Amino acid sequence: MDKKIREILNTKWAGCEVVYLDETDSTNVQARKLAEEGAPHGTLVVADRQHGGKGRLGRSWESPAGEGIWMSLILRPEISTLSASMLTLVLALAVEKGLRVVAGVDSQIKWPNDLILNGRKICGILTEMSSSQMDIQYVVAGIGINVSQREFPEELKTIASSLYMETGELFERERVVAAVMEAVEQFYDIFMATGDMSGLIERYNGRLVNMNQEVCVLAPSGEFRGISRGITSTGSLIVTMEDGTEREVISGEVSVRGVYGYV
Ligand code: BT5
Repeated sequence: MDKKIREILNTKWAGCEVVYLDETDSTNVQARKLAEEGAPHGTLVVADRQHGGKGRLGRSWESPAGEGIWMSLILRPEISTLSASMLTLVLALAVEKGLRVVAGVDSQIKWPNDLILNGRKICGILTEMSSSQMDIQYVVAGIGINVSQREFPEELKTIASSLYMETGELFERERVVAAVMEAVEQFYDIFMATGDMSGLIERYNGRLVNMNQEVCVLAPSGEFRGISRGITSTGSLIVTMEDGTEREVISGEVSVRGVYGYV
């Protein structure tokens, strides 16, 4: 990754400091270390390659050299720990906008943390928090965007894709990072004004990939099916069950799948 992100960034705080790493285990791990040492709100850690890229729930994230954006943003929001999971949704909106601005694509969001282009995952988000009692010390928002891969390992072939594979074009990663950071500021401000998703619900639901479709919710307590109806102001997903009752699914230990496949 070229060190010109700072030069093209047009933001007040997002990316105020950019730490570049050629290779690291995980930018989330490195960002946590920096946050513990007092790195300010808006510090961005970017790596060219991760050898221990992390997904949610102990899963791994494929992060080959030079082919994607592997970055983590340190946030220090003054909100309750209960609201922190909504930041994942705010970040998803920011990536969606950044990709539209730079690559001209209409990606969609798979609640809570995936971006989908033509039915395949092109971005995943992993938000981790450090807190004491009800106060957030910091949040590390990890974002992985597949940019120029031409193929994926066998086990990811049917679910993953890159901007290049979907558009046939190669995009400069620095431009994508800058556009995403600009959108982060825009949506973060809207989020912080109310401390919840109320100012962003319409936008989010308008981009939800499985809105009004049947989904399968995989929760630690078991699996169930229903129709996805969009998010609430607290970021939960509303699912209508067969008997007409509604369930609010809280993000965290939950994955949502299409009934016939990943989306
Ligand atoms: C995620 O988890 O989607 C969160 C991914 C976050 C990655 C970023 S990169 C920068 C920062 N540093 C890190 O260490 N992590 C963050 P989850 O919803 O659990 O999805 C993980 C699953 O996605 C895996 O089990 C695979 O099936 C699939 N997967 C792995 N690598 C992928 C890739 N490059 N593109 C698309 N899908 C992938």
